[in-house]
Amino acid sequence: MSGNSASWKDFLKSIASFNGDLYTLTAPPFILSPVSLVEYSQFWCEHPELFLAPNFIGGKDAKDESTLLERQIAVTKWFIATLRSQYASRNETLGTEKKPLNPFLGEVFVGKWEDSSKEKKLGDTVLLSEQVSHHPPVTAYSIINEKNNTYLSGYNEVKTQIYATSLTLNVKQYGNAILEYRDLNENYLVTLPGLHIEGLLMASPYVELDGKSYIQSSSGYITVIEFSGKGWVSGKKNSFKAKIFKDKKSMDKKGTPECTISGQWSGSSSIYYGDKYKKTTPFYDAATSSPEHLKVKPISEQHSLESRKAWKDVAEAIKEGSFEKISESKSKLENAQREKRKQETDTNSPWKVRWFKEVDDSTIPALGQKSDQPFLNLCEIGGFSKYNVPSGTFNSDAKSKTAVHWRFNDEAFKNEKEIVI
Ligand code: 0T9
Repeated sequence: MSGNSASWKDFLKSIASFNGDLYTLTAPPFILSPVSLVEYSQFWCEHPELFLAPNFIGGKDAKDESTLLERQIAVTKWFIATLRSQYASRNETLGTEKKPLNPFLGEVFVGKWEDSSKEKKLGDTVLLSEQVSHHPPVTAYSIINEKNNTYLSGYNEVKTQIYATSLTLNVKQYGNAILEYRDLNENYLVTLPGLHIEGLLMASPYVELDGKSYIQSSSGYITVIEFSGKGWVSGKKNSFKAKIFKDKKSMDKKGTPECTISGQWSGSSSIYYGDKYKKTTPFYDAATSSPEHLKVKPISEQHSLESRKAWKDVAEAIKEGSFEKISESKSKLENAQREKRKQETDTNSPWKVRWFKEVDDSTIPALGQKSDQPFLNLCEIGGFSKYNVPSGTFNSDAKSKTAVHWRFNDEAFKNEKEIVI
């Protein structure tokens, strides 16, 4: 495919010298995904039964150590299980990582996972995902299960850097996710790992995770997950090692963890307790546990702000691989957006974000005080920075001065009349 490789070369050149917004680069059709980044929030819940599992461990009021540890392990399993969909699904279904469509301001993606079990103890789980900023791109989301009073909300924002010598794209994630089990009175801060894109030179990009993710529970328990790839310790791609500690202090002392889980997040992993590595048992197998995709309304029933409806023509053009059709349909959408922003400026009526609000945490809580905000409380417990720094940064190395985060606005969603879920 010489046509492809020629334009790929030009694309690499523009990547190597890019400054600023990666999403604005024009890429050859074969590397474009017909899916908007606003859809990626769905990957948090393709295993609803794991997402809800902690609700069914011990009684609602159980707070004994073994119950708390079991719930921490369950949350860790859910998180590990999200990774294959989040970071490997494009490779598995499309052959390589692909460049997602850059969502427009106000674009939404909604759907639900229906409880198909016989017992019906899970209930339905709803996804709300909304593009809350276009420059820089920021997606906020909330995943809601009313029956079990379980909520996940967070936002994504990335900063990228290109290593020109190796042509590796280095990606840092900002933002964070908060998981709340309101009936249990328990919540968890999930920090997002760094990643890099390899294989650019060969026109077959793929994601490799690096660095760490933490899961800090309000119970004190903390999981630290370390990611490594092909060239590292185990030598296998998509490797991780997770350690669960009783609290941040025990983690810092580097003592024996409560348990250790290791393996591949795109494959299988195993667990052992304390130092009993001879008693290792299977933990999770991504290969035998297929993802449950959410249900989305047919395009004909969608609102014009809904992602698949808005991008329909562009997505079709990408599937056809027609460069002309892609740029024509994309320009149409982008020009309409530009015109909209201009009108808003002219009439002094800025766009209103639908289901989320920006909250400034810089002055709360007052020094030494406990907060009733899950995020701030969890930052306090785990010693994490509340500022706008790469996800999972500890207090001591915070450099940013702003602490502005996107939070779910329950009220706004309750009053929603236009978008049908
Ligand atoms: C949040 C996830 C994030 C979004 C994507 C870096 C990336 C955009 C952000 C971090 C999700 O929960 C998890 C998965 C994959 C991440 C994307 C992978 C990727 O390549 C893109 C970037 C912007 C590109 O499209 C780079 C250009 C392209 C040629 C590489 C295929």
